[in-house]
Amino acid sequence: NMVQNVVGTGHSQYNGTVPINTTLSGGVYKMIDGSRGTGGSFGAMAITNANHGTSAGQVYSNATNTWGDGKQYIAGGSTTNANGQTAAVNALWGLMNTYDMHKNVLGWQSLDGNNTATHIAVHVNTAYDNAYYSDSCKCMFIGDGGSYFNNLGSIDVIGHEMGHGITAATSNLTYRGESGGLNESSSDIAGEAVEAYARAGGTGTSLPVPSGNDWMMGKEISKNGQPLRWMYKPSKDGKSPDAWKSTLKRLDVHYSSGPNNRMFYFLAMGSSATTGSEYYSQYLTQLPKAMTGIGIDNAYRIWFRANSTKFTSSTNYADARLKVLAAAQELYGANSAEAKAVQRAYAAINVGA
Ligand code: ASN
Ligand code: ZN
Repeated sequence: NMVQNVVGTGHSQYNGTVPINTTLSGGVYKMIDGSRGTGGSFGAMAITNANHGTSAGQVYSNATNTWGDGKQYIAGGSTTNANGQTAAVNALWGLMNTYDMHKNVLGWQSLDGNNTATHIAVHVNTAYDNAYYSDSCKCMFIGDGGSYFNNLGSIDVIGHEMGHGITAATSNLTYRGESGGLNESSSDIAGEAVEAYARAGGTGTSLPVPSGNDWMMGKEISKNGQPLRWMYKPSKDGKSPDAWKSTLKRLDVHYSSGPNNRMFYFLAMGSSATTGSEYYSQYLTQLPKAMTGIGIDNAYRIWFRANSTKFTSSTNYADARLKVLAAAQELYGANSAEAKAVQRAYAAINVGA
């Protein structure tokens, strides 16, 4: 019963044919990635079948090392993809890329930085239009989609959910009020960073600049063309504000995340003389009116350092600005272009000093 680490072929729903790491033991292949993570529930990173329930269920296994058919799962008796493997391929490929980005770019292993294994359960609930991270199992659950979405396992959504695990293990931003909005935003930011990394081939020690990002969460999974969130212009959902305001803390965390998402978009991609002009004129008028983006690589290094080493559970937008600025100054210098860009990006969402 020797266990070998092998590489299988996955037919994913959103990214074509992808290599996935599996194990082989006694003639049975399993969706356990023996090279990523240790300990946890399955000894390494794994994908399980919740089979329409809400607990993890069994690790996916197969007689061959070719998995899925690339098609949307239809619960109960579809002739294609009846075993639901495509959802598992989506999840494993997303998790491999999320793990690799954090390890190779930031030197951060798995959720806690100590390489403790996590896992994803797919087919949670029935026709479930959501995905979530649970800190009690330190694992993720991905729905098949219902009215609004197809399988929720796009790369940015997987990155988002794993981002919750990293936040839970570090700043532990409380999931309500402004800190909750920042918690959500940190996950959206992680999702976009993983998307950039994966689209550039999923190797290397930096994020690609230009990033090639869509700056939308869950565009690929949408049935009606509406993504989960528009990071570059959060108000396109009709609910999220584009800038900080005193009542932000009363909103659902998926809306109070909006201004910080927009801040990060400006930081990475830049902004014009008119974007946010109503705010930057009030704050930091010595800053340039148009801002060149510093690229997603520098931007994510700054954000990750702030969230994982400086934020506390009660960090709000004003505190985040101070700490993101401090992270930029430590990484790039007190008067660096990166530090200026942080001030300018926060000024453009009405957070300044
Ligand atoms: N998909 C959601 C999220 O990760 C689930 C939730 O509302 N917590 O934010
Ligand atoms: Zn979230």
